[in-house]
Amino acid sequence: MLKVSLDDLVGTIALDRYDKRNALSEDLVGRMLRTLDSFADGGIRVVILRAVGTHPIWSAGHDIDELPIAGADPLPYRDPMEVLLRRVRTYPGAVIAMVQGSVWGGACDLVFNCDLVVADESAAFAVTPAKLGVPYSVSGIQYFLSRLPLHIVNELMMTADPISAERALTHGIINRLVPAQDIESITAELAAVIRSRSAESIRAYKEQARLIVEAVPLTAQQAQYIHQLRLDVYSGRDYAEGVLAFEEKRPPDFG
Ligand code: YZS
Repeated sequence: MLKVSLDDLVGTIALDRYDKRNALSEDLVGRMLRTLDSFADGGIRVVILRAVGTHPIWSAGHDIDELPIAGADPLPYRDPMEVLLRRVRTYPGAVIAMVQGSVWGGACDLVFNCDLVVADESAAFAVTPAKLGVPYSVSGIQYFLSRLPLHIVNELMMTADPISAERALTHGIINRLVPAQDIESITAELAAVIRSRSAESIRAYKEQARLIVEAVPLTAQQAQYIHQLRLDVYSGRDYAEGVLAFEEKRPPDFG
């Protein structure tokens, strides 16, 4: 499911579940979490997150087979994917996503939560809750809004269609758009530069940036309202239909 390697305080985690298009199952995410923990314990300065090989799909996102049935929150606080996103945000070093192929749903959130993104022309990014009838997580929406212009977030969330690598570069989702044959060496060079810089400075910077981005005050009433908005959606017709349609390999009928 994962290939892990280490070289001079740079660690690489490569997704290796292509039969399921690198869908982020609880098992796979659990392995990623344990690897990140061991990297942090070992003082690994830079983590490269990638997929094994060169395929059309980088990751198909949340493992839809493991989404809870209608009526239960599909993205609760303790969902393994949510835990992973928080772990990437709090990892005490840089996390670089190296992306070849399309990135779907929760995997977009994962890539967007990495500190830097290097991609080739085959990369594309689709944020998919509107295809499944999922009420997206508050933290996910907050992070998208903190990184991207509102109209781009609207387009991603409302169409659920992929945006190309070129547009992703324009909107700052990608740091470097590079030729496929150079992506590994350019990612390694970037990792080597960061690895040579002050780990203490980078650790403090990353934590400060996270706290500043997350410092959006909500009143108790607003938090309750958001909870109700999401509850209405995952208890409603669309979420049940969206998951069923995926299992039946047909387009959803949202009326
Ligand atoms: O039929 P088998 O057993 O061979 O399995 C198939 C697919 O069912 C499986 N698979 C997945 N299994 C669980 N979760 C997934 N997300 C997932 N995606 C794929 O992998 C096997 C090969 O799939 P194919 O469809 O035959 O592959 P291909 O023709 O190459 O098409 C690849 C894509 C990725 C385009 C296609 O599989 C697809 O559209 N997958 C769903 C992508 C998606 O909507 N992901 C978002 C999941 N949702 C989330 O992350 C959040 C909950 S949210 O939506 O809120 O952001």
